[in-house]
Amino acid sequence: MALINLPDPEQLASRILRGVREAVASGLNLLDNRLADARSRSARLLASLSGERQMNEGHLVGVTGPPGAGKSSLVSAMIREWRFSGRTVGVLAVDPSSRPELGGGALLGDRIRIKNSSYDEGLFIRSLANRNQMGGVSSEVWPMSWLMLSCFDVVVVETVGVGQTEIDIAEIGDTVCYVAQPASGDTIQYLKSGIIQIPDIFAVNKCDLGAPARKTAAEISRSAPRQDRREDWDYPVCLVSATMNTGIKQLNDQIDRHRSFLVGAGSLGNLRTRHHSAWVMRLLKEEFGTFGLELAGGSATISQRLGEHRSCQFEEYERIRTQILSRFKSDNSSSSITKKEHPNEQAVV
Ligand SMILES: Nc1nc2c(ncn2[C@@H]2O[C@H](COP(=O)(O)OP(=O)(O)O)[C@@H](O)[C@H]2O)c(=O)[nH]1
Ligand SMILES: [Mg+2]
Repeated sequence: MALINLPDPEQLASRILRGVREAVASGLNLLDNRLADARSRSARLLASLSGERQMNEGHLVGVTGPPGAGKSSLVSAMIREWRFSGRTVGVLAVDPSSRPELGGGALLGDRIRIKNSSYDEGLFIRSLANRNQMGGVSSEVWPMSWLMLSCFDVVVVETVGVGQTEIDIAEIGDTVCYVAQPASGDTIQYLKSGIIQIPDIFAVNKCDLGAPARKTAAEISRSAPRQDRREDWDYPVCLVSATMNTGIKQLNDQIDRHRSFLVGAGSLGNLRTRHHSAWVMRLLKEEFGTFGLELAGGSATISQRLGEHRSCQFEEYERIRTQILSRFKSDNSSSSITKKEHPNEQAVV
Protein backbone atom coordinates (compact mmCIF):
# COMPACT_ATOMS: atom_id res chain seq x y z
CA MET A 1 0.00 0.00 0.00
CA ALA A 2 1.28 3.48 -0.81
CA LEU A 3 2.43 5.60 2.08
CA ILE A 4 -0.21 8.07 3.18
CA ASN A 5 0.78 11.31 4.86
CA LEU A 6 -0.68 11.18 8.33
CA PRO A 7 -1.76 14.50 9.85
CA ASP A 8 0.08 16.29 12.60
CA PRO A 9 -2.07 15.50 15.68
CA GLU A 10 -1.66 18.80 17.49
CA GLN A 11 -2.49 20.91 14.42
CA LEU A 12 -5.40 18.65 13.62
CA ALA A 13 -6.73 18.96 17.18
CA SER A 14 -6.81 22.76 17.00
CA ARG A 15 -8.78 22.62 13.75
CA ILE A 16 -11.19 20.04 15.19
CA LEU A 17 -11.77 22.24 18.23
CA ARG A 18 -12.74 25.03 15.83
CA GLY A 19 -15.27 22.63 14.28
CA VAL A 20 -13.66 22.42 10.83
CA ARG A 21 -15.51 19.57 9.15
CA GLU A 22 -12.59 18.32 7.05
CA ALA A 23 -10.54 18.15 10.22
CA VAL A 24 -13.25 16.14 12.00
CA ALA A 25 -13.36 13.71 9.07
CA SER A 26 -9.60 13.42 8.96
CA GLY A 27 -9.45 12.90 12.75
CA LEU A 28 -12.00 10.09 12.52
CA ASN A 29 -9.96 8.49 9.73
CA LEU A 30 -6.86 8.67 11.86
CA LEU A 31 -8.65 6.98 14.79
CA ASP A 32 -9.83 4.31 12.37
CA ASN A 33 -6.30 3.60 11.12
CA ARG A 34 -4.77 0.56 12.79
CA LEU A 35 -1.16 1.04 11.72
CA ALA A 36 1.39 1.70 14.46
CA ASP A 37 2.25 5.27 13.46
CA ALA A 38 -1.44 6.16 13.19
CA ARG A 39 -2.14 4.67 16.61
CA SER A 40 0.46 6.76 18.34
CA ARG A 41 -0.74 9.87 16.49
CA SER A 42 -4.32 9.01 17.53
CA ALA A 43 -3.29 8.91 21.16
CA ARG A 44 -1.61 12.33 20.75
CA LEU A 45 -4.69 13.68 18.99
CA LEU A 46 -7.00 12.50 21.76
CA ALA A 47 -4.62 13.83 24.40
CA SER A 48 -4.71 17.24 22.67
CA LEU A 49 -8.51 17.18 22.54
CA SER A 50 -8.91 16.21 26.19
CA GLY A 51 -9.74 18.92 28.62
CA GLU A 52 -12.40 20.48 30.76
CA ARG A 53 -14.83 20.64 27.88
CA GLN A 54 -14.94 16.89 27.53
CA MET A 55 -15.46 16.43 31.24
CA ASN A 56 -18.34 18.87 31.57
CA GLU A 57 -19.76 19.95 28.23
CA GLY A 58 -21.78 18.45 25.42
CA HIS A 59 -23.98 15.39 25.60
CA LEU A 60 -23.13 11.85 24.51
CA VAL A 61 -26.35 10.02 23.75
CA GLY A 62 -26.43 6.28 23.03
CA VAL A 63 -29.39 5.05 21.01
CA THR A 64 -29.84 1.30 20.93
CA GLY A 65 -32.56 -1.29 20.32
CA PRO A 66 -33.43 -4.20 18.05
CA PRO A 67 -32.99 -4.02 14.27
CA GLY A 68 -35.98 -2.43 12.56
CA ALA A 69 -37.28 -0.66 15.69
CA GLY A 70 -36.77 2.64 13.90
CA LYS A 71 -33.56 3.87 15.52
CA SER A 72 -32.20 5.56 12.40
CA SER A 73 -35.57 7.12 11.61
CA LEU A 74 -35.91 8.32 15.18
CA VAL A 75 -32.38 9.72 15.33
CA SER A 76 -33.15 11.58 12.13
CA ALA A 77 -36.28 13.12 13.71
CA MET A 78 -34.37 13.97 16.88
CA ILE A 79 -31.66 15.67 14.85
CA ARG A 80 -34.25 17.96 13.22
CA GLU A 81 -35.44 19.02 16.68
CA TRP A 82 -31.89 19.63 17.95
CA ARG A 83 -30.90 21.58 14.85
CA PHE A 84 -34.11 23.61 15.10
CA SER A 85 -33.06 24.66 18.60
CA GLY A 86 -29.63 25.65 17.25
CA ARG A 87 -27.58 22.75 18.59
CA THR A 88 -24.88 21.14 16.50
CA VAL A 89 -25.02 17.35 16.19
CA GLY A 90 -22.49 14.62 15.42
CA VAL A 91 -23.66 11.07 14.73
CA LEU A 92 -21.84 7.75 14.68
CA ALA A 93 -24.11 5.10 13.19
CA VAL A 94 -22.79 1.65 14.02
CA ASP A 95 -25.38 -0.41 12.27
CA PRO A 96 -24.67 -3.52 10.25
CA SER A 97 -28.08 -3.29 8.59
CA SER A 98 -27.02 0.09 7.24
CA ARG A 99 -24.35 -1.55 5.13
CA PRO A 100 -25.51 -1.15 1.57
CA GLU A 101 -23.53 -4.19 0.41
CA LEU A 102 -25.75 -6.32 2.65
CA GLY A 103 -28.83 -4.83 1.05
CA GLY A 104 -29.86 -3.53 4.46
CA GLY A 105 -31.76 -0.42 5.49
CA ALA A 106 -30.93 2.96 4.03
CA LEU A 107 -27.94 4.74 5.46
CA LEU A 108 -28.89 7.25 8.10
CA GLY A 109 -27.06 9.88 6.04
CA ASP A 110 -29.35 9.14 3.11
CA ARG A 111 -32.44 9.54 5.25
CA ILE A 112 -31.19 12.87 6.52
CA ARG A 113 -30.38 14.03 3.03
CA ILE A 114 -33.84 13.07 1.91
CA LYS A 115 -35.53 14.92 4.74
CA ASN A 116 -33.24 17.94 5.07
CA SER A 117 -32.53 18.83 1.51
CA SER A 118 -30.05 21.63 2.13
CA TYR A 119 -26.51 21.00 3.25
CA ASP A 120 -26.21 21.52 6.99
CA GLU A 121 -22.94 22.79 8.51
CA GLY A 122 -24.08 21.91 12.02
CA LEU A 123 -24.58 18.22 11.33
CA PHE A 124 -21.92 15.59 10.83
CA ILE A 125 -22.71 11.91 10.27
CA ARG A 126 -20.27 9.03 10.07
CA SER A 127 -21.65 5.59 9.30
CA LEU A 128 -19.56 2.71 10.55
CA ALA A 129 -20.10 -0.86 9.62
CA ASN A 130 -20.14 -2.86 12.81
CA ARG A 131 -16.66 -4.34 12.96
CA ASN A 132 -18.34 -6.86 15.12
CA GLN A 133 -16.42 -7.98 18.12
CA MET A 134 -18.80 -10.70 19.21
CA GLY A 135 -21.72 -8.38 18.61
CA GLY A 136 -20.09 -5.61 20.63
CA VAL A 137 -19.22 -2.06 19.70
CA SER A 138 -15.76 -2.02 18.16
CA SER A 139 -13.06 -0.28 20.10
CA GLU A 140 -12.57 2.74 17.83
CA VAL A 141 -16.15 3.90 18.34
CA TRP A 142 -15.47 5.28 21.75
CA PRO A 143 -12.46 7.43 20.78
CA MET A 144 -14.48 8.61 17.78
CA SER A 145 -17.38 9.68 19.97
CA TRP A 146 -14.89 11.42 22.24
CA LEU A 147 -13.45 13.33 19.30
CA MET A 148 -16.92 14.42 18.23
CA LEU A 149 -17.75 15.54 21.74
CA SER A 150 -14.98 18.11 21.45
CA CYS A 151 -16.80 19.99 18.70
CA PHE A 152 -20.55 19.15 18.68
CA ASP A 153 -23.23 19.98 21.24
CA VAL A 154 -24.89 16.57 20.96
CA VAL A 155 -23.16 13.36 19.87
CA VAL A 156 -25.35 10.36 19.09
CA VAL A 157 -24.03 6.81 18.83
CA GLU A 158 -26.58 4.52 17.20
CA THR A 159 -26.00 0.80 17.76
CA VAL A 160 -28.07 -2.31 17.27
CA GLY A 161 -28.95 -3.79 20.62
CA VAL A 162 -27.87 -7.39 20.55
CA GLY A 163 -26.22 -9.06 23.52
CA GLN A 164 -22.91 -7.43 24.33
CA THR A 165 -23.80 -4.17 22.62
CA GLU A 166 -25.98 -2.86 25.42
CA ILE A 167 -23.13 -3.23 27.84
CA ASP A 168 -20.80 -1.41 25.48
CA ILE A 169 -23.21 1.41 24.79
CA ALA A 170 -23.73 1.85 28.52
CA GLU A 171 -19.98 2.50 28.63
CA ILE A 172 -20.18 5.20 25.99
CA GLY A 173 -23.29 7.28 26.53
CA ASP A 174 -23.97 9.79 29.27
CA THR A 175 -27.57 8.93 28.50
CA VAL A 176 -28.74 5.69 26.93
CA CYS A 177 -32.04 5.58 25.09
CA TYR A 178 -33.54 2.22 24.17
CA VAL A 179 -35.84 2.21 21.15
CA ALA A 180 -38.51 -0.48 21.46
CA GLN A 181 -40.45 -2.12 18.68
CA PRO A 182 -44.18 -2.35 19.54
CA ALA A 183 -45.66 -5.82 20.03
CA SER A 184 -42.26 -7.45 20.07
CA GLY A 185 -41.11 -9.70 22.90
CA ASP A 186 -37.50 -8.47 22.55
CA THR A 187 -37.72 -5.59 24.95
CA ILE A 188 -39.44 -7.43 27.76
CA GLN A 189 -37.06 -10.35 27.43
CA TYR A 190 -34.20 -7.89 27.47
CA LEU A 191 -35.44 -6.25 30.64
CA LYS A 192 -36.14 -9.52 32.38
CA SER A 193 -32.70 -10.91 31.59
CA GLY A 194 -31.45 -8.67 34.41
CA ILE A 195 -27.83 -8.97 33.27
CA ILE A 196 -27.64 -5.56 31.75
CA GLN A 197 -27.84 -2.11 33.11
CA ILE A 198 -31.21 -0.71 32.20
CA PRO A 199 -31.25 2.20 29.79
CA ASP A 200 -32.00 5.66 31.16
CA ILE A 201 -34.86 6.33 28.77
CA PHE A 202 -37.21 4.14 26.75
CA ALA A 203 -38.73 5.27 23.48
CA VAL A 204 -41.52 3.07 22.17
CA ASN A 205 -41.46 4.00 18.50
CA LYS A 206 -44.23 3.62 15.88
CA CYS A 207 -46.93 4.89 18.23
CA ASP A 208 -48.87 5.64 15.02
CA LEU A 209 -49.67 1.91 15.16
CA GLY A 210 -51.88 2.68 18.17
CA ALA A 211 -52.75 0.00 20.72
CA PRO A 212 -49.68 -2.29 20.31
CA ALA A 213 -47.36 0.65 21.06
CA ARG A 214 -49.36 1.69 24.13
CA LYS A 215 -49.39 -1.90 25.37
CA THR A 216 -45.62 -2.23 24.94
CA ALA A 217 -45.08 1.06 26.78
CA ALA A 218 -47.21 -0.19 29.69
CA GLU A 219 -45.31 -3.50 29.76
CA ILE A 220 -41.97 -1.74 29.85
CA SER A 221 -43.10 0.48 32.72
CA ARG A 222 -44.10 -2.64 34.66
CA SER A 223 -41.06 -4.77 33.76
CA ALA A 224 -38.05 -2.53 34.23
CA PRO A 225 -36.32 -4.29 37.13
CA ARG A 226 -36.54 -2.04 40.12
CA GLN A 227 -33.52 -3.29 42.02
CA ASP A 228 -31.12 -1.90 39.40
CA ARG A 229 -32.66 1.51 39.42
CA ARG A 230 -30.56 4.41 40.45
CA GLU A 231 -32.12 6.59 43.05
CA ASP A 232 -34.04 9.66 41.97
CA TRP A 233 -34.22 8.80 38.29
CA ASP A 234 -37.61 7.74 36.99
CA TYR A 235 -36.68 5.90 33.75
CA PRO A 236 -39.27 7.56 31.53
CA VAL A 237 -41.07 5.62 28.80
CA CYS A 238 -41.90 7.86 25.81
CA LEU A 239 -44.35 7.05 23.05
CA VAL A 240 -43.00 8.39 19.79
CA SER A 241 -43.46 8.11 16.06
CA ALA A 242 -40.43 8.88 13.96
CA THR A 243 -42.39 8.92 10.74
CA MET A 244 -45.28 11.05 12.05
CA ASN A 245 -42.91 13.24 14.08
CA THR A 246 -44.92 12.64 17.25
CA GLY A 247 -43.43 12.98 20.73
CA ILE A 248 -39.94 13.82 19.46
CA LYS A 249 -39.62 17.11 21.34
CA GLN A 250 -40.80 15.38 24.54
CA LEU A 251 -38.22 12.64 24.03
CA ASN A 252 -35.43 15.18 23.52
CA ASP A 253 -36.63 17.02 26.62
CA GLN A 254 -36.31 13.79 28.63
CA ILE A 255 -32.79 13.32 27.25
CA ASP A 256 -31.91 16.85 28.38
CA ARG A 257 -33.53 16.20 31.73
CA HIS A 258 -31.32 13.15 32.22
CA ARG A 259 -28.23 15.23 31.52
CA SER A 260 -29.38 17.85 34.03
CA PHE A 261 -29.98 15.04 36.50
CA LEU A 262 -26.37 13.83 36.08
CA VAL A 263 -25.02 17.37 36.36
CA GLY A 264 -27.20 18.08 39.42
CA ALA A 265 -25.93 14.93 41.11
CA GLY A 266 -22.36 15.95 40.25
CA SER A 267 -21.88 12.69 38.39
CA LEU A 268 -21.40 13.62 34.71
CA GLY A 269 -17.63 14.05 35.03
CA ASN A 270 -17.31 10.89 37.13
CA LEU A 271 -19.35 8.88 34.67
CA ARG A 272 -17.19 10.03 31.77
CA THR A 273 -14.02 9.32 33.71
CA ARG A 274 -15.25 5.80 34.45
CA HIS A 275 -16.14 5.22 30.81
CA HIS A 276 -12.82 6.68 29.80
CA SER A 277 -10.83 4.27 31.99
CA ALA A 278 -12.82 1.28 30.82
CA TRP A 279 -12.13 2.08 27.17
CA VAL A 280 -8.47 2.95 27.62
CA MET A 281 -8.07 -0.41 29.31
CA ARG A 282 -9.89 -2.03 26.45
CA LEU A 283 -7.71 -0.30 23.84
CA LEU A 284 -4.55 -1.40 25.67
CA LYS A 285 -5.79 -4.95 26.00
CA GLU A 286 -6.72 -5.06 22.34
CA GLU A 287 -3.35 -3.74 21.22
CA PHE A 288 -1.05 -5.61 23.58
CA GLY A 289 -3.05 -8.46 25.10
CA THR A 290 -2.98 -9.46 28.76
CA PHE A 291 0.76 -10.03 28.58
CA GLY A 292 1.25 -6.40 27.54
CA LEU A 293 -0.87 -5.19 30.46
CA GLU A 294 1.36 -7.17 32.81
CA LEU A 295 4.38 -5.33 31.42
CA ALA A 296 2.79 -2.09 32.67
CA GLY A 297 2.17 -3.54 36.12
CA GLY A 298 -1.19 -5.24 35.50
CA SER A 299 -4.72 -3.91 35.17
CA ALA A 300 -5.09 -2.80 38.81
CA THR A 301 -1.99 -0.59 38.53
CA ILE A 302 -3.14 0.79 35.19
CA SER A 303 -6.59 1.60 36.59
CA GLN A 304 -4.98 3.41 39.45
CA ARG A 305 -2.74 5.42 37.13
CA LEU A 306 -5.73 6.36 34.98
CA GLY A 307 -7.69 7.36 38.07
CA GLU A 308 -4.86 9.64 39.13
CA HIS A 309 -4.92 11.40 35.75
CA ARG A 310 -8.62 11.99 35.42
CA SER A 311 -8.56 14.98 33.13
CA CYS A 312 -5.75 13.76 30.87
CA GLN A 313 -6.20 10.02 30.67
CA PHE A 314 -5.16 9.94 27.04
CA GLU A 315 -1.76 11.37 27.89
CA GLU A 316 -1.47 8.70 30.54
CA TYR A 317 -2.66 6.17 27.97
CA GLU A 318 0.11 7.28 25.63
CA ARG A 319 2.68 7.03 28.45
CA ILE A 320 1.50 3.52 29.31
CA ARG A 321 1.63 2.52 25.63
CA THR A 322 5.17 3.85 25.30
CA GLN A 323 6.16 2.01 28.45
CA ILE A 324 4.72 -1.27 27.21
CA LEU A 325 6.31 -0.80 23.78
CA SER A 326 9.74 -0.15 25.27
CA ARG A 327 9.39 -3.16 27.57
CA PHE A 328 8.48 -5.23 24.54
CA LYS A 329 11.57 -3.93 22.77
CA SER A 330 13.98 -4.47 25.66
CA ASP A 331 12.61 -7.93 26.42
CA ASN A 332 12.86 -8.58 22.75
CA SER A 333 16.52 -7.72 22.45
CA SER A 334 17.54 -9.41 25.68
CA SER A 335 15.46 -12.55 25.83
CA SER A 336 13.35 -15.12 24.14
CA ILE A 337 10.37 -12.92 23.24
CA THR A 338 10.28 -12.58 19.51
CA LYS A 339 9.30 -9.43 17.69
CA LYS A 340 6.24 -11.11 16.33
CA GLU A 341 4.80 -11.34 19.83
CA HIS A 342 3.85 -7.69 19.75
CA PRO A 343 0.53 -7.76 17.91
CA ASN A 344 0.94 -4.22 16.67
CA GLU A 345 4.19 -4.94 14.89
CA GLN A 346 2.51 -7.85 13.21
CA ALA A 347 -0.15 -5.48 11.96
CA VAL A 348 2.43 -3.22 10.36
CA VAL A 349 4.18 -5.93 8.42
N1 LIG B 1 -45.15 2.98 11.20
C1 LIG B 1 -43.95 3.42 11.51
N2 LIG B 1 -42.86 2.91 10.89
C2 LIG B 1 -41.64 3.38 11.23
C3 LIG B 1 -41.47 4.39 12.20
N3 LIG B 1 -40.15 4.62 12.34
C4 LIG B 1 -39.52 3.81 11.47
N4 LIG B 1 -40.40 3.05 10.80
C5 LIG B 1 -40.10 2.05 9.78
O1 LIG B 1 -39.42 0.96 10.37
C6 LIG B 1 -38.44 0.45 9.47
C7 LIG B 1 -37.08 0.40 10.15
O2 LIG B 1 -36.63 1.71 10.37
P1 LIG B 1 -35.10 2.06 10.67
O3 LIG B 1 -35.07 3.49 11.08
O4 LIG B 1 -34.22 1.66 9.54
O5 LIG B 1 -34.82 1.09 11.92
P2 LIG B 1 -33.46 0.69 12.65
O6 LIG B 1 -33.02 -0.61 12.07
O7 LIG B 1 -33.83 0.53 14.09
O8 LIG B 1 -32.48 1.79 12.45
C8 LIG B 1 -38.47 1.33 8.24
O9 LIG B 1 -39.25 0.70 7.27
C9 LIG B 1 -39.13 2.59 8.75
O10 LIG B 1 -39.82 3.29 7.73
C10 LIG B 1 -42.65 4.93 12.81
O11 LIG B 1 -42.61 5.82 13.67
N5 LIG B 1 -43.85 4.41 12.43
MG1 LIG C 1 -30.51 1.88 11.74
